[in-house]
Amino acid sequence: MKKIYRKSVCLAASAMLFLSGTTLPAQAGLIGLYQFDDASNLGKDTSGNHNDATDNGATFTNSGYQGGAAHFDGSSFLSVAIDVNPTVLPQMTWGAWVKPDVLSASTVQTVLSSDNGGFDRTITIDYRGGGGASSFSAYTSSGVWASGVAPSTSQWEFVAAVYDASKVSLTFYANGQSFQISSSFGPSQTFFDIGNDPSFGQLFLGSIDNVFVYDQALTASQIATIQSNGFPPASTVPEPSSFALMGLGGLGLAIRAMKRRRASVV
Ligand SMILES: [Ca+2]
Repeated sequence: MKKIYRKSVCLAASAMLFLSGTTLPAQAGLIGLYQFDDASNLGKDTSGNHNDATDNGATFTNSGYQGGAAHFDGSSFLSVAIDVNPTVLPQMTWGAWVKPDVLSASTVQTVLSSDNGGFDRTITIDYRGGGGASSFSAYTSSGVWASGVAPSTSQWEFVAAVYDASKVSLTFYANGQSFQISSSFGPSQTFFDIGNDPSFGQLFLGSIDNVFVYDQALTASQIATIQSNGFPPASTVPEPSSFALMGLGGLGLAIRAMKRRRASVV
């Protein structure tokens, strides 16, 4: 009887750990998520990894793609202490929904950038690269590559870049289209900025929402799922740490129950 009870307690504890363990990998790839839904903490990382962004003047707007968004006035930006160097993250994915306030034939508006001057991992709205004025673009380590897909000032557009150092490639997604680009990146900054190129400024003017960073090269279908679903409100996304605590809490309760049971049997 004692044996059976102990076994069931162990099974329950294992199940709790198993559940927390199976939840973690699904979130583990997401190393930063900026949903900009909390006006009092604009740079909050809702991925559960506590990689909060430092806000340098960006403001909250409640007209986001989902909930709120960060608004940039052409001199403000957010900075994130995630090292996206290819040596640290050979496989990486990042992206966002963007809605510029203005489009200009002769300016660069940086969406995401770790550039230290070598055309490092960066997404821009750019007039360079042969895509015509104001094209969703990416840096390739040797220059600017333009998708030719034009952003909109009246609706949110989805943009993402998937980097895979082992394939010497970059897959670029802009508003439902995808492009394969050859690229091999050298060292960059050990952080990245939202709405700013750390080396050249080229600041963003408009709104950005749901900035996401994964430490893996997402597939086309995973990108399509993100584009279709966005991200649920932060309050409904359990943090990986919460799940781990739930598992540990459950284990603690199980051990206490086992001890209590043992005491009553003796
Ligand atoms: Ca949002």
